[in-house]
Amino acid sequence: MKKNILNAPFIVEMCRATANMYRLGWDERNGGNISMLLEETEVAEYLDMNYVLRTIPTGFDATPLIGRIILVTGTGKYFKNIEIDPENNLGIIRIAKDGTTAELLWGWDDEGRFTSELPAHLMSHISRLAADDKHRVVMHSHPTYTIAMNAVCPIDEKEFTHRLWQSNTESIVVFPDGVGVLPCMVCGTTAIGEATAEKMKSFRLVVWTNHGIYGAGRDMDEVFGLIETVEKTAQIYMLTLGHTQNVISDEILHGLAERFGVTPLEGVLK
Ligand code: 2HA
Ligand code: ZN
Repeated sequence: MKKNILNAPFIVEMCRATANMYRLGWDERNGGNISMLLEETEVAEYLDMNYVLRTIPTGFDATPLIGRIILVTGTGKYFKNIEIDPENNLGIIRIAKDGTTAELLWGWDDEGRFTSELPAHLMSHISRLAADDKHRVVMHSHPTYTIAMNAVCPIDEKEFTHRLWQSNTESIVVFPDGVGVLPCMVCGTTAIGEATAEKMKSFRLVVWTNHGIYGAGRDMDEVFGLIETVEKTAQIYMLTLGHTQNVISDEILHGLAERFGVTPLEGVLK
């Protein structure tokens, strides 16, 4: 007898995260998407792993993820609605042996499909798994102040990282590895997926200019916390822009890094 998947920790976690993000104003309408790698053993408690509801071509090659099981938000679905109807708004897919087909194991019971940003998600998972074998979650969101700050800063990831670190002492501690920045690109494409994944080889955070942010990490809390800290800092930056009297000096930033045992991204501090 399989257990009820609506009580599975990974579904509950996804519902809570997306509801929080919606209420924070980060994910208007169908904005944002999340994907989480699942272990076969944890999913098998709830689903018959041999039963594929349907197959959906992905349109790109994700060979390194063959056989991996992924919980992911659906295209056109609203974060606002996930909590009240997970089975319609989420899906669990497994990457088939050809590397280019998703086998639907659960969800999208209205014939829906995975997020349009699947290339960026899967390619980012590949990059992050190479950097950290405990990596599991990729989160994309449209937090307001992050987008605003990005619009008033040069497209220069070291400069952007420095301004974040200078505005809030938490920032260098939470993301010493910095924030990557991509120029404005057409979203939903394999090209933006490849560009994001390239940044994800060294960053856990990547800003998409005039669009939003990607975060990656070992669990939902880590990734949520990363994006939350960037957004909070961007809010401080925007609220003080043009009036700033005190920014955190490089000397203090070096001191914070030493105190908290983190290594700041090379080339940002003097
Ligand atoms: O699907 O956020 O980037 C909604 C998006 C696309
Ligand atoms: Zn988006």
